[in-house]
Amino acid sequence: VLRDAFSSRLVAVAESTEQMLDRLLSPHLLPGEKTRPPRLLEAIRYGSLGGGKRLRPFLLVETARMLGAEGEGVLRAACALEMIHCYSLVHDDLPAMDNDDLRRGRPTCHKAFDEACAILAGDALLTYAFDVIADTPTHPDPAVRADLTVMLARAAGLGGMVGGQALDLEAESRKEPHSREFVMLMQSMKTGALLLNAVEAGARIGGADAAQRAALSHYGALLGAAFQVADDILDAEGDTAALGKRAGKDADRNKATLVAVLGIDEARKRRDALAREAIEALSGFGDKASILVEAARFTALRKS
Ligand code: GRG
Repeated sequence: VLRDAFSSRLVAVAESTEQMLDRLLSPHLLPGEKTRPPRLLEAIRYGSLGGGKRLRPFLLVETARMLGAEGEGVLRAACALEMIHCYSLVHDDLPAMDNDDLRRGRPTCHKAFDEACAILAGDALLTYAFDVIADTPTHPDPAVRADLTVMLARAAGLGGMVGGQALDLEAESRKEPHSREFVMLMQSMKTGALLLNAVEAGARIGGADAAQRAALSHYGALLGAAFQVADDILDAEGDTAALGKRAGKDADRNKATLVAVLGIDEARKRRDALAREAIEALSGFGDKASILVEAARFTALRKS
């Protein structure tokens, strides 16, 4: 029953996220009067609509909902965060970074359009995310909007996702094995920061008190770590399935992953322990946290 409730919420939030993103990116509803280059707008829509699990919006919406906050403003905040995530994927797929041809089961943005267009589409998603989160309809209280904006900037920037990506790229060119501490720090920035932001933004919008905020931040950090170990495991399993060797373009990379550091069995144990600890962090919320509890299980055990 719990899993059914979770699955239907996951589908419902993904649908409302899609609708809100579509609306926010509709030519006639975009703010300002200037002409939008149609091909760029098409690339932006291609990079953000029609795919993805929408896990970050889900965590934001469900955290806020647990605390009694719902509505369009919450969805706008969720979409701003998802725009940052989508921009990171568009840029990560570029030849200068991961050089991928496929994303979410279709050609990457630079393959479907061109490189310059994909760079600009990412740039525009990044800046538009801040327009959306800081603008009045997101929350009636300007202090909350200011907090959400600063929190998102910090999660996405130098000390968060972008910084983590830089550490990851640097690490790959090193010859020596990576330490566990380094991999954990890099991952907490590269992917953990946005997942933690989802929960913390939901907590801010929902008006969590100090104790609730601390518990939810603990949950968000553990869930972010579980997400990334799960990703490392899925990657390693995918590589093994590809004829027992690492996939072509990854063959000579010194990947900074927890599977590389711990081995696959230990990594699986760590993933499961992180999910358990994330769930324990919610104990103070009782039954109200059942969807977030399932979200931690889903994050750790997902197949894609
Ligand atoms: C380019 C600034 C910049 C940052 C890139 C997050 C990131 C940093 C790159 C993504 C590379 C990658 C595949 C990382 C592994 C974890 C991850 C973010 C997977 C994709 O997230 P999901 O599974 O994707 O939530 P969907 O498609 O469901 O949204």
